[in-house]
Amino acid sequence: MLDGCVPWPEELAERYRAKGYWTGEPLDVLLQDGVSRHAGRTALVGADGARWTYAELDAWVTRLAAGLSKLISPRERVVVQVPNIPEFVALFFALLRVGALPVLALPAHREAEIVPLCELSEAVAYFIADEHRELGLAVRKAVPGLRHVIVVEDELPTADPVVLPDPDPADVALFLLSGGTTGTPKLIPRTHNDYLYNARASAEVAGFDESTVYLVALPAAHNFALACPGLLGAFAAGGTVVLATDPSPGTAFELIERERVTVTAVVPPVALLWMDESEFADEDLSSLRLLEVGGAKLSAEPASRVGSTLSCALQQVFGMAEGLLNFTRLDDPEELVVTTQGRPLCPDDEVRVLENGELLTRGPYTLRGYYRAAEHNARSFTEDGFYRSGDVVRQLPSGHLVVEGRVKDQINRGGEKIPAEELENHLLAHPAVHDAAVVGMADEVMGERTCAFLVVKGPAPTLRDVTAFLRERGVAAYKLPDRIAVLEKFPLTNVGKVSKVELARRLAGDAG
Ligand code: OOB
Repeated sequence: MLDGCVPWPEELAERYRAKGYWTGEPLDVLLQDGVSRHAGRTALVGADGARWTYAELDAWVTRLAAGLSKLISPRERVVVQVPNIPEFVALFFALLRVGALPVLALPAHREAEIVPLCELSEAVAYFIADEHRELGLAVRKAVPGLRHVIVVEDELPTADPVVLPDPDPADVALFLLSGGTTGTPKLIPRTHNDYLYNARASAEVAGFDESTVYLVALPAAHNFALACPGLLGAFAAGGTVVLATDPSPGTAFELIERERVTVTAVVPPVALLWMDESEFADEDLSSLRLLEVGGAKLSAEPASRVGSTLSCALQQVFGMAEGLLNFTRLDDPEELVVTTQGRPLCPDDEVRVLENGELLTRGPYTLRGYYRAAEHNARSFTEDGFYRSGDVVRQLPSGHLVVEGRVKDQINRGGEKIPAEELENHLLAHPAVHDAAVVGMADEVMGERTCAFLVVKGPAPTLRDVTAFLRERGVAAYKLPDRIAVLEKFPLTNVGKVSKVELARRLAGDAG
């Protein structure tokens, strides 16, 4: 395995192979199988209506891989920050064929996220879209190791097909970003074996088949939309992938009608908005059979209204880029679909719930360690290799999990994850800030919003000052605080640490 990654112990690897979870194929087999089984079916549709059959997509990927193989060698890392455009899909598969390892950044990320990612991964290339040209220049300047910054709409190299070496299926295929809790980004190595299982098994529990038309409404680079089952699951089933530039009802409803979309995945605030808007929408949404909701907790009340407002089934998904996925099943009783976040995907997902409710897990598609993070790994994993998710759950006798909270220092703002320590470090760099503590505040739509408690030196900055400062530092917009609250001093715990529990209590008091 790539240096800096932690392999599964041989005894478990043997079990995962024996049970057929790990098939020893490269992840790219999803596209290759698509070509051999349904070459003429539509694989991909862009938001503007451009279309590719499986054969056409494969031809594009083949020429692109040939071109890229002249620039990038197997196992070199490349940062990919491309929105939901057809180039994302072609580039993703082409990189797999080259054996280069994509590090999937989100379109919302800025210098403050991208530069550390490039450094940690020792990226040799950075792929961006036209909209990120300026960011591309800034990153190139800050990261001397980058050999190429490539704008995918007009600079993707192609060449006549060449024979490329097969990757080792036990090795890393790509890196996902962790939501994170610390001041520095964490990379999640996903192997060919584990991610292929992830996509195929997810496609099965979501009932994907050749008639599936999957709308990519969330960023394609996010695990949920990529492989849970996401676009890779749709390809695995021989279905069609439709790309939406954003999940707004205006964009998504039109695509659902135009392409007769059957399934999509969204975060709870988007589900709420769709339910509200569907009442007034002129578009025909009747093709939609399944709405998958995850990334943050969907409350039982809105969950119970999905069927009546959108005339489709609901599937709750509680997943993490680190691995473990939980799905409510299509034949689960209504009660479980509405009130739980699903049960583990794989019979060999091992779930351990500690006394305080903390969820620990290991299994055939859950990482054994973050990339190049030995010290952090010692805290994030047990001796016997269980990942400490930081989520607090209750498990029902049926195996279904109810997410009740978390013990990790992270804010979940409508599915977007904000590592508290990272934001605190940025705040501490402000000349008027003496100390900072970031806490989530309950919000009906977003689940949580972000409050930055500050102890200041001199005159207190306003929220506008603070957000302008953070933008200037290149912090992604979704990480900006929604509110600041200035205190004389922070409440402390018995051991003298800032008491975020007490800070959260004060916010709850404020709310009424
Ligand atoms: C998904 O992945 P990440 O890596 O962005 O975030 C993982 C974390 C989980 O540890 C949990 O704290 C939270 O997001 N979460 C949920 C949830 N789904 C994720 N909390 C409550 N209810 C849910 N349904 O968010 C992700 C990855 C794959 C599929 C779906 C979501």
